[in-house]
Amino acid sequence: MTAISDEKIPNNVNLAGDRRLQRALEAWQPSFINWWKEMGPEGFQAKDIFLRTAVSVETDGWAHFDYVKMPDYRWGIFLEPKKEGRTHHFGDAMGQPVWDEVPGEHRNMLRRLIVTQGDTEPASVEQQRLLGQTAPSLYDLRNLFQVNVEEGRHLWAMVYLLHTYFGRDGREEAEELLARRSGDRDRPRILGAFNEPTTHWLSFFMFTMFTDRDGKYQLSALSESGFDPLARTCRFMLTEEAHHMFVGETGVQRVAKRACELMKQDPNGDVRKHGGIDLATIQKYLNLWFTLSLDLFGGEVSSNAADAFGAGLKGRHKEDRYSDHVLLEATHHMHVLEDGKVVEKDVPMRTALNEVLREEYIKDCQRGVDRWNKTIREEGVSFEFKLPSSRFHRQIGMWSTASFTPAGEMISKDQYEARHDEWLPSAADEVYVKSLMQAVTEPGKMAGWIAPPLKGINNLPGEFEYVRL
Ligand code: BYC
Ligand code: FE
Ligand code: FE
Repeated sequence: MTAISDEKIPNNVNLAGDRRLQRALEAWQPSFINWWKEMGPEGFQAKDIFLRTAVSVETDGWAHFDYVKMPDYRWGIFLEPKKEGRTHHFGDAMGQPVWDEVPGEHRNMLRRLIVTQGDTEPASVEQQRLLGQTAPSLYDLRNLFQVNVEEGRHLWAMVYLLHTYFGRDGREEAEELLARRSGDRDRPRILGAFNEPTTHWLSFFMFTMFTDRDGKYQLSALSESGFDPLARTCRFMLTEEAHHMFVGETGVQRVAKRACELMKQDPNGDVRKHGGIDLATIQKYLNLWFTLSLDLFGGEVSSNAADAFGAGLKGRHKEDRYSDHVLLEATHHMHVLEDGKVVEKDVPMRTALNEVLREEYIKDCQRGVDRWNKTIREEGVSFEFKLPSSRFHRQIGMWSTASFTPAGEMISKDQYEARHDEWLPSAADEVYVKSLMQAVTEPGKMAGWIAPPLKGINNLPGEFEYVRL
C-alpha cells in the first residue's frame, strides 16, 4: 500500500519533504475552502454525508466510506506510484526517458493543457451547486455530493502540478482557477459545456453520462503523457471518474425505466400526465448534452493536437493498442466540410487526433445508449434512443459553420431554426422538467419521475440514511 500521510493536506507525494511547496499549497488551501463554501453545494455544508474518501492509491484503498461534512472532506494530492525507467512511448521523443521536470520548449503548451483540464473541475461544481435542493432521493443527493467533492479533488490535482512545476505563473494560474465562474459573462470558464447551466437532474445525469465521459477520454490521453507527474495524477483521477459516469448512466436509465412504467399504465401512453419524463424529451436532452460534449474535443483538424502529440504531452486513448506511435506518414480517413459540401478525405494523422479521440468517445457513448435501449426493450416498450450525428448542433470545429439534422444531413439555417424544438429541449420542455424537481428527503423514498436504483451505495439498503438532514 502506498499510504497517504495524515497531514493538513493528505498526500502520497511526500509533501512534508518540500517545505516551500507545502507552504504554497497551505496558502492556497484557504482560498479553495472559501471558494467551496461560496460556490459548492448550497445549503448542505454543515450536513453529514456518507462519502467515499481516499486512504491509499491502491485499487481498493480509496474506497473508504464514512459520514463527513463536505468542508472537512480530505481533499489531497494522490499520484499513482512512479514506474522507474518509463520512456516516451509516442511522439518525437519516442524512446527517451520521460520528463520529471517541465521541458522548457513545451512549457506553455503543457501549462495550457493543465489549466484547461483544471478549469473544468471547479466549473462542474459551480454548475451543480443548486441541485441538492431538488434531489429525487437521499441516494441521489449523496451521489451528487460524492461527484462534487471528487471534482474538487481533481482541481487539487492540477493545482499541485501548477504549484510544483510552474513557479510564479503556476501560482497565478491556480488563483485564476478559483476566480473564473461558470456562465459568468466577464470571467467565464474556458470550455463551452462548462458554462452551460445544469438546471435540473435530467441535465445532471446527462452531464455525468456525456461530459464526465469527455473527462475520461481527455484524462486517458493525458495519462499517456511524457510529462510523468501529469501521467501519474491523471491515472489516479481516472479511478474516480468511473463512479461519475455510473451516476449518469444509471440515472438516465432509471428515468427511462420510469417513463416506460408510466406509459404502460396510461391508455394513451401519456407519461407527462402522470408526472414522468417521456422518452422523446429524454432524447432531446441526450441530443443536447452529447453534442455539447463533442465540442470539448476541439476542432476536427487541429495543429494544437498535432503539436501536443509530437511534443509527447498528450497521446491517444490507450496508446499501446496502436502500432505506429510517431504518425508522421499516417493519415486518417474522415468526413470534412469543403466548399460547403460534406466530403471524405484523408487528413494527416497528427492533425486529426482530436477527431480520433472523439471517435473513441462516441463508441463508448454508444455502448451506454445500447444499455439504455436494453432497459426499454425489457420493459416491453418499442422505442430506441439514438446518438445524433457528430455534425449536429456543433459550436466548435468545422461543423459549427453549417446546420445539420440529427441524421447528419445539411440543411439551411432557417430549416434548422424551424425544427430546433423537435430536436433540442424547448423552453416549454425545460419548464416542464423543472416543475417535477421537488426534493424527496425521506430515506428510501423516490420522486415519481425516476425509478429506484438496483442497489444502494457500498451494498447498503435503499432506505439507508445517505445524508443526515
Ligand atoms: N470551448 O485546436 P483546437 C473533465 C479553443 S472534461 C471553447 O480546435 P485543441 C470534466 C481552443 O482552446 C475534460 N474553446 O483545439 C468533466 C483553442 O483556443 P486558442 C477536460 C475551445 O486546442 C466533467 C481554439 O479553440 N480536459 O475533465 O486541440 C466534470 C482552437 O482549438 C473549445 C481537457 O479538455 C471548446 N469546447 O483542443 C468535471 C484536456 N475547444 O488556443 C471535469 C485539456 C477548443 O486558439 N485540453 N477551443 O485560444 C485539451 O486537450 C485541449 O485544450 C482541448 C481543445 C481538447 C480542449
Ligand atoms: Fe474531474
Ligand atoms: Fe468527473
